[in-house]
Amino acid sequence: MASENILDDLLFNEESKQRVSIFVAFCMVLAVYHATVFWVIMDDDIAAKDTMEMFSVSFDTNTHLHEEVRTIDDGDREVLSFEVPTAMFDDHDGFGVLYININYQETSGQIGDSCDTVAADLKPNSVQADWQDERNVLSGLSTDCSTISLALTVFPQYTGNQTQVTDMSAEHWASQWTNDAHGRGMFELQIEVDASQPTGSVLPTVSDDDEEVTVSWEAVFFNVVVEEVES
Ligand SMILES: [Ca+2]
Ligand SMILES: [Ca+2]
Repeated sequence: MASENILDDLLFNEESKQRVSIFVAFCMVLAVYHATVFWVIMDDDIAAKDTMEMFSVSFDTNTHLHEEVRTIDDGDREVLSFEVPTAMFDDHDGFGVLYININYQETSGQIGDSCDTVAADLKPNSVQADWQDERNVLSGLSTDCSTISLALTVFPQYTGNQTQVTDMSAEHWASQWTNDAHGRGMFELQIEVDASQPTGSVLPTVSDDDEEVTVSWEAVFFNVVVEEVES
């Protein structure tokens, strides 16, 4: 039969034997090559997975509040100072952000006396903070008794938001967010009052010559929480 002849030719013809040997050798080389490539790549993937750990970084916050009421004369500029107690630094990993709210009403009691103008200015000084952060609001002005709200990022790049980071270790990321030098010292807030006079007033006894302002300092401290994210 034709198929037997072909088999005979294949097995017993010397030239065919050589060809089969070369073909088998080629197949073996190909198989070894594929196996090697497969395992090398797998190994790399496994190694990469081991070193590229993911962590979530979040913040537990506590706020230290301090309120001060000050009556400022018309045309005067006064400096209010504020320092966070040492215990806050001892009990936390860092001082994240400082908020300041300045409130006032017209307190003269005169009929037809409109709100005064109040200006507030948190002066950059030697206290270590992220004074250049573009999110900062260091000065404000109010003419209608609305609240002036200021904000200063104290710990550089602090937003309070949870983030995900890769690589390194949990200890590394915790140490990135642990520093008690930021925000130590005396903050200085300048406040200026420009009193508006009651409309139509001609009597010298009926005048507005000061304003009472309430300044609320809110120092937001945090403890950093670093947790490994399961992938
Ligand atoms: Ca007034
Ligand atoms: Ca007033």
